[in-house]
Amino acid sequence: MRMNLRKYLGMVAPIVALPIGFCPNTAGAACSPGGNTLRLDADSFGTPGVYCESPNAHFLDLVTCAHRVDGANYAVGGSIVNDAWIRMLGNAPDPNYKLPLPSPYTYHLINLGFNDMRLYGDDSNVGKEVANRLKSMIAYMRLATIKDDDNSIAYSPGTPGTWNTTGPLNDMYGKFNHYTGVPGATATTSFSGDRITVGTFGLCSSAGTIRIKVDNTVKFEQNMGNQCTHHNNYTPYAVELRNLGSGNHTLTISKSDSTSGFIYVDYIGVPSVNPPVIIYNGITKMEAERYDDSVYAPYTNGSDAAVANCNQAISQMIVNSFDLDVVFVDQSNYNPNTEALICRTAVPVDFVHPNDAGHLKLQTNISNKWPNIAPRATLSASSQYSANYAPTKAADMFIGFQDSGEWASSGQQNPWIQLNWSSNQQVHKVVLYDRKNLTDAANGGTLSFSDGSTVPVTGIPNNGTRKIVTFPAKNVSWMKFQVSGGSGQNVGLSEVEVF
Ligand SMILES: [Ca+2]
Ligand SMILES: [Ca+2]
Ligand SMILES: [Ca+2]
Repeated sequence: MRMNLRKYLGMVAPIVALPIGFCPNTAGAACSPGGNTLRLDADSFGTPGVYCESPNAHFLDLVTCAHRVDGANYAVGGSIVNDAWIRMLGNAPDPNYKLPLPSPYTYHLINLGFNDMRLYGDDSNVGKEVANRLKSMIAYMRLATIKDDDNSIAYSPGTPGTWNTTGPLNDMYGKFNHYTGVPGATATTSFSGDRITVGTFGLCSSAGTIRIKVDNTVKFEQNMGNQCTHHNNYTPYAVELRNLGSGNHTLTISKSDSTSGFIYVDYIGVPSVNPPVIIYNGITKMEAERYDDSVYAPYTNGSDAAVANCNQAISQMIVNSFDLDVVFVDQSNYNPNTEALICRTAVPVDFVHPNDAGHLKLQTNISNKWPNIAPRATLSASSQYSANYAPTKAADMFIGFQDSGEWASSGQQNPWIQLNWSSNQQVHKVVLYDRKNLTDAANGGTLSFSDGSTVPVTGIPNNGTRKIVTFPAKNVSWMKFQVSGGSGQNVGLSEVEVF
């Protein structure tokens, strides 16, 4: 029996009975539209005022408001992975959903399939399909640039009929896919830098084997029938290759098997040096008695084990594919059998969906894994202008507001600020935001760490936009930023983020 993917992924639960005012800053500027979080969740049941939902209190708004970032840039209103992907690529009717590259957002929150998998189980290996689609979506969100119909990609042999193109499909990027069923056919291009991403497809029929080489070394080779899932013939599948070394490289994609099966090249992208932070959650359990709810017969395969298996497939796929900037949030500690359904009577027949307790648990779980650890530090500084400009203001997640949420020194051009944690933390990235006014400018300085290492910082924008500093991951209990070359009256920072 075929299932519509939407069945599994489309219906994130009604946001029921969330207490109004849960967001700590509902009236404040930090929860207004236009911030730095892209939210991908499903609003199938999210009509404000319906199903006990507080007006405009969508779940991820609560997450983002709790962290004082904005969640207004939502990108999907139906099935999460499928619709989000189509909209991100700009294939949805409303072009406002298209995600520009590189992504302008610091945080991407993906509220993944919060329901039906619990009922239907891993029917037709849907966990793998979710993982593949999610992997493609995340790979795309991490790109800085992308090539599609580009003269710099050489397709060989050039004989007509060797490489052909398809027209627009919902699941593909840009105007064309190139595909071939000719053994030995190649697509070649050059790129610069440590990483490259190839967008291709898993195929359910007539699949060939794709080989991806960088500088003549095979980095990926697979028959794409292995990545076929039941939803349709084309499953987006992205391959992000890393640790390729700096400098120029040659990328060669070829059909390496001898059959007439096809390989596809959808796009070739270069990942960002500083990709956004992407946070996604696992799928939750449902009430045990709903696993055999006759309303949903014959889809009665769900179980706690099926949910766990699906989450494992998803998390393993992502962990094996990306780096520390992609964060998985486990939701297995939510038990709908024991946690209250506060708004049960107002939820219609489809009350297999989770409830306020599940959403609040999910928010807590996300918060506990929120990758910016600066707000969990104890802050000190060389000086503060006044209590309103205390060093804690540099880790309050209010960013970019003049004379609000800013740490300012008392008459210093080269102050310092230090963050101490109660235990060692793994850190690999620091983001600095200057005070918004154009008089006070930190400009640069030195990050020093408890392990004795230092990292120089230059070029902090005076207007308060972010300066990203990355370095190999290290385990440290404190970090200090000593400004040097600062100018102005009371140099400080609007924010320090530590990942
Ligand atoms: Ca394409
Ligand atoms: Ca701040
Ligand atoms: Ca400034």
